[in-house]
Amino acid sequence: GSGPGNGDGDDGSDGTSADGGEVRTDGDDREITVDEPAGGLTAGLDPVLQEASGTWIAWGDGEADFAVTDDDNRVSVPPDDESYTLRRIDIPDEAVEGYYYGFSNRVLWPLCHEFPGLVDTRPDDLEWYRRVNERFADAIVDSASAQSTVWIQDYHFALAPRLVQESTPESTTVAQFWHIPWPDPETFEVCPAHTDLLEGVLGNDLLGFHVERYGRQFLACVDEYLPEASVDRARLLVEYEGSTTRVVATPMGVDAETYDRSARSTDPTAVHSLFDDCTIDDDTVLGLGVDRLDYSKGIPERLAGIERFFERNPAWRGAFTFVQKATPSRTDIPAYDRYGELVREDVARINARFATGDWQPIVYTEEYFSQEELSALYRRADVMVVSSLLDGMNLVAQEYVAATVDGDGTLLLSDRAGAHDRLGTQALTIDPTDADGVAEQLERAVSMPRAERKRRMHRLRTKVFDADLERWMNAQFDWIARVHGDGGLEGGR
Ligand code: GDG
Repeated sequence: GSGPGNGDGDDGSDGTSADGGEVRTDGDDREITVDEPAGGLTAGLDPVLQEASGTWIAWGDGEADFAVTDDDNRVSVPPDDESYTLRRIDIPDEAVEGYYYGFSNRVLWPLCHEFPGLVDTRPDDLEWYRRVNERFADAIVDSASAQSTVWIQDYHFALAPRLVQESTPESTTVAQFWHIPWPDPETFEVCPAHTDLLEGVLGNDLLGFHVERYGRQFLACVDEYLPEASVDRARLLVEYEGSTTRVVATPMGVDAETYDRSARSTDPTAVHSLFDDCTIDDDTVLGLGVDRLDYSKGIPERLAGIERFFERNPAWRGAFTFVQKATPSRTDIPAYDRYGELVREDVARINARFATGDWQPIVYTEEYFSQEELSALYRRADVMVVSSLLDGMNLVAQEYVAATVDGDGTLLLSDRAGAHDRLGTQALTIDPTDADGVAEQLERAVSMPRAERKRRMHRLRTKVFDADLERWMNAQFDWIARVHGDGGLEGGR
């Protein structure tokens, strides 16, 4: 498999350092300290790779001082056991700018989240995207054998699957999981080289999305822009140039046990000290938002709902505080920079409007929290608000539920997040663009009888623990085995 491994907090692989594990380099005295991310996709992949003894191909840091053990940046993981190989592809800064900050996040990200107005096409970005996809495809082909399973993560690699398929035997299985939505045909047409992208993705034997809706939009795009392809909408299959791509919906879960365990190990009221200057005490009813600072997350819309809540309920001043934890992300892209400013301005305005002597309605922080701190905050929060304008899945909603170990808390969830498909019946549904509606659901949350809160949370917890990260992985590999036809990973390398 391969993944961006960019460690900037994107894409569910949160890049956090839980404890710095050590990886010994082969034939070399130098030691590389690696971060072991807790709870995210990266942590979930580690045991799978250990079992499969495969190769994990990831984005290197492009720094010359990265200890190169051979000309391919290969290291064994874990150090004492050498279960699998981590192979890092160095991408020079210029390529990162064009490939990652360019085509991936100035074109594909806004398109897939239905923000065509934010698409920013620069002359060389597509070419860098092609070149980095080629570079990864070469490394994959080089590491794969006839029976290998190749599992590619996300929208940063739309072209690689076809390249891999073309250069490996038919018995090699190529699968990809697309972590974000797929747009409708009209939006997708805005994308430069959109037919190349479709052809690239159709190099997969298996293509996974969080929810079927995205898969159906993908099929609609294939139908519209690749007339030679034959699309079976009932069975979610595409035949193109002699090969078949099966589209599946496998919603991703979180490592619920880990969030549960770390939440239990914390004293939830200790989180008050994270916000020293603010009056949050044991009696404060606490609302919470945790997001990357990304325009798809609907943060200003959420703040508008909170503003409306205080307009309608002045008695809650001093008694309800909303903590917004925003993680800066992709700040080199102007649309992100502007978004951050807009959010900070909204917070300042609402605080100026409603603050009393020693209390402010919104406590805003851009600090990065450890997974333990985050779990404690989730546990302490009475109301969690997820107000995405579009979101492939949204892991934060599920992490909140997993960390709500006291069984008491309410989730407000946008009906535009993939997570709503499964959690929508027990969460309080919001349309993020309707500030009055958000305010009404906040009112409902803070005045809900305890028994109802607990009943809803109990059902949410059952769902999140049942459909956790491990189950998602298993679902992927079951499907891979089905399209592979010979037992999938058993084929080994
Ligand atoms: C993409 C899709 C899909 C955030 N701040 C801190 C921190 N985080 C962690 C959260 C969570 C992750 O970042 C964010 O995941 P989301 O799923 O909410 O959103 P995206 O980053 O947009 O992820 C999304 C996901 O891929 C997986 O397929 O669900 O729809 O957009 O895990 O906990 N973690 C720590 N400190 C922080 O300050 N430790």
